[in-house]
Parts: sequence; C-alpha cells; structure tokens
Amino acid sequence: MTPKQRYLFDLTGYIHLKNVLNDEELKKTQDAVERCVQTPQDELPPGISYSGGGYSNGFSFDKSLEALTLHPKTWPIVKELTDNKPRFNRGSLLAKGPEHDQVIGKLHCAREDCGWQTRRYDVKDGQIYCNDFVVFFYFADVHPGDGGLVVLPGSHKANFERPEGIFFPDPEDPPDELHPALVNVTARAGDAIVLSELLTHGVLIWKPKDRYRRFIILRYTTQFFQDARAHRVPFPPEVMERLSPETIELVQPASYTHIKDIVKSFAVEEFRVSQYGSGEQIWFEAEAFDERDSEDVYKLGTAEGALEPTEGAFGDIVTNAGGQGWLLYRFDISAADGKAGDWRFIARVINPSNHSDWLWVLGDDGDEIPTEAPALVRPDHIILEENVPDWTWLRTGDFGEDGGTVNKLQDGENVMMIWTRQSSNQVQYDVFCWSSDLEYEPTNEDYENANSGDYGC
Ligand SMILES: O=C(O)CCC(=O)C(=O)O
Repeated sequence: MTPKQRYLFDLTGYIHLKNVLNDEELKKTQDAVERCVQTPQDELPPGISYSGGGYSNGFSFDKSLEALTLHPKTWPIVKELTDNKPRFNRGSLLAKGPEHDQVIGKLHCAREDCGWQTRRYDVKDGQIYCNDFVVFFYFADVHPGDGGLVVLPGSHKANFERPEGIFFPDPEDPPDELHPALVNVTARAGDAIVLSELLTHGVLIWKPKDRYRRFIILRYTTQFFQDARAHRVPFPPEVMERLSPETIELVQPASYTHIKDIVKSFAVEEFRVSQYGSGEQIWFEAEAFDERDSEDVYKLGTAEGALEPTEGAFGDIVTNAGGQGWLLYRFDISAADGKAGDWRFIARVINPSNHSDWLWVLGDDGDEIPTEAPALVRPDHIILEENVPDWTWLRTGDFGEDGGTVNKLQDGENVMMIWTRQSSNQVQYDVFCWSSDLEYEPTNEDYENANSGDYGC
C-alpha cells in the first residue's frame, strides 16, 4: 500500500484506484462477463447461480475473472489490510441495468447488519488492520449522474449509530440532490474500488436506460475470521474444483500464525512502474531488499549507520560493510504490465573504484534460489565494473559491455540476488530498475515521475 493509499483509506474508508486493469486484462474480463451474461441460466457452470442481476460465485466463470483475486495492483493492499493473513470468501459478478436498482439500495455496513462488535478497523504503528473489505473491479463505465455505488466517507470510524432515515427519508422518492456527506463513486471500466465493510454504503437508482453496470465484488477477510455464514470453505466443491492452486490457498481458512505461500511471494512492496521508451520498467529502492544472508555484510547506509548517503540519494542506500554476502529481491513485472523476455538491469550507484558484484537471476541463472555461492562467471554475471564517482544510472556490467545486466525474466514474479565479488563501502546502491526496452536510459526525473502504485487515488 502506498502512503497516499494508506492515508486516504484510513481517512475515508475506501479508495478509488484508476486504470488498474491494462487493455488486455480489461478486454479478456469484459469478454468473459459478456459470455456469462449470454449463457442461459440453466447452462451456467456448476456452482454459479443468477438472481436479480447478480451471479453468485461469478468470479469462477472464467480464469481472467478468477485472476483478479490476486491482481498484482490490489494484492499489496489486500496483504496489508489483513496483516499478510488474507482469505478470499465471496466473488459475485454483477450486470445490472434499467431493470434493476430502481429503488435506493439500502445504506448498510457490516457493523449495522451484523452487530457493532463483529468487524474491526484499527491502526497501530502505522499499519491498518481491517478484517473485512471488498474490492470492486469495474468492466463498464459509470458516469456522474448515472447512479450506482454511494458511500458515506469516514463512516467506517463512526462512533454513533446512523439516525434512521437521515439521508433517504423516503427511499421510494429520493431527493434530487445527494446529502453533502454522501459521495456517488463513479468508476470507469478498468478501475477498482477498495472499501471497508465498515463503511456505510448503498446503491443509487440506476438512471441510464441503455447501459449496464458491470463489475465484480471480491470480498476478503482475515484468514482466521469466520463470517456470519460460518462456512469453513466458502465455495461449493463444484466451484473449488475448477480454481487454480493459488486461489484455493487464498480461500482456505488458517490460523493467525500461519503465513500462506501466496503471501510469501511478491515481497518488494514499494516499487514504481513506468512505460518509457518502447517498453516497461519496474523500479525499487536498493534498501527494499526482501532477504540478506547476514546483517554484517550488506547494510543500510543511514538506518544501520554503515555510511551516510552521498547527497542526491533517493532515501537510504545499501553498501557493503565488509565481507561476502548476498541480497535478494522479489519483484513482479506484471505490475508494470511487463511480459517474459529480455530485460536490462540498471542500478543508480556511486562506485568510484569499479568494485563489481555478481547478479544472479532465477530462471536465467538457475532453477532454484541458491543457498551457497553459485558458479558465477565473467562476463555473464558481472555488474558494476565501471568507475562512477557520482550518482549514475549504470546500464552496463563490464566496462561498457552488457556483462550480467541483460537477463531473461519470467512472467509475474522474479527473483534477483546480488552476490559480493569486490564490493566495499565505497559502493552505494540507491535505486534498481529493470527495463524491457534494452536501450532505455533512465533519468532521475523518470524515476520521480514513474507510477508509485497509487493508481490515481
Ligand atoms: O452495487 C453496489 O455498487 C454495491 C454493492 C453492495 O452494496 C455490497 O456489496 O455490499
């Protein structure tokens, strides 16, 4: 979750993320929804049923819809709100038009529906704890004035019961103007809305006569939370048997100490993405490593007192305080809409005495993450073999040649490791960038302007 997302979610109880689905994802999901809508009710896949514009378990109609449960742009939010203990427990597809939502959909929230004590929203040490929330992905545009989702911002932290009829005294005859405390959230196709179930929300009368509201409701809880239905496994066997192993793990209840495998992956959480040149880039701070073998070798500059970063660093740096060791980073190129293929590793560094290191990449250099120093050879694995006394976006590995910088990345998550060759405390690692455009030359401005994952919220 980015600082902006965290701030807005805490303040209002929801966030509206723009353009989280890329063109391909949007087309595939829109096609799937259309196929679902065109399927006669008695021919829907087992376990999916239709009622009043809603397809219960509709997320399991097509793999493109199921994949949204672990979408790389909302997954960091799901993980943070559940403190890395997520469970997915409802996935309904909605296709609602002029024949639906012709009276105000009652304002409600889990606390009002199920009891004040049933849901949690708390903040401790800068982290949000939220044990029940939904992610809506939209497949069709909603314009201002259309109607649809209405929310009462801030109500997830309300301390008083909502007075009866305060906003819609007569739901059959709603006022022309919304009460100023309410917001009609108008999402466009490809957007997502993350909303605490403690937030009071409802549905305004749908006005368009020729357009439908098409979206999916994905509901998440903490993995040890038992909701009102008290189902251990929330989907029937006929739905479970067509889900992917990752989704099955996401659905499973688990103890409050267990960390699911799906949560262990995609661990670099603060990253930026961009589409500069003719490709995609993913950027992350060197200090955002996921693992290191020793706290004595690669150390944080300021935070661990190893070295004061040279002026111009973005945040902290990593340096080698002495000895042999490694750093490991996991990153997901699909967050940048990137695909498997050749990508270039670029490092923003200071390295006055060309103290080089090795770069090892999962898939390209081996099929398993090594626990002992792998066979690393020159020039295939060498990086940083260059004198760069000032901050430089270093694109080459071996004195102007690619060296170890061009690697085959795989779809989705990738793992890179930096192993010590010569590095010393003269070296400062600041930011790393992977680019699918091998000719792309990063700049500080590009990094600053890259999408930090807020998605326009
Ligand atoms: O139809 C909507 O936009 C909101 C659905 C809703 O109220 C809910 O999921 O609780």
